[in-house]
Amino acid sequence: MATERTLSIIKPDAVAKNVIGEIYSRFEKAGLRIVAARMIHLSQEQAEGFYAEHKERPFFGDLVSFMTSGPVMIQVLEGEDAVIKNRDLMGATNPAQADAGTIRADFAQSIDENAVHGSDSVESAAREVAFFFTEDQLCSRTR
Ligand code: RTP
Ligand code: MG
Repeated sequence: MATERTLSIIKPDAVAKNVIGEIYSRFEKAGLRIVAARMIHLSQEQAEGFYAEHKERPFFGDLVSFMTSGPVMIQVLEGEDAVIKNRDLMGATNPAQADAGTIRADFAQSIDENAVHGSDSVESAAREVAFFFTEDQLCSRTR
């Protein structure tokens, strides 16, 4: 097992539902530490830049407009196998297919408004963490 960092975003739908604390509790109960956090209302440029890998996909416009529709809570999670652990907590992209007890099964309504984002690999995590945070803003607690 390796100590990793991953980027998590609580999307506008879940912020509007006032479930930030409930989602944070799931991270903490799974042994993930929140080592940086900020709430922001993404600009169009930020949302397009963050999701640039999807820019040719048919859902890109809807994704950007949803992600800019209200504030998001962005955090860096740290812990053993943090990337896959967070993806397991999140559940499938489409909440209709997400396992019971996952964040998306419990808080998401549709594939477009699916409550949370999580980095999908260690490499994506490094890029996504750096998109929102500088290294000195991460309060690592590995020691
Ligand atoms: P995320 O990046 O937000 O953590 O989600 P993910 O890895 O589970 O899914 P990804 O394939 O990276 O897609 C990013 C977001 O785009 C929306 N999406 N819509 N309508 C569609 O077919 C579709 N597919 C993806 C979702 O909101 C997804 O979270
Ligand atoms: Mg993704």
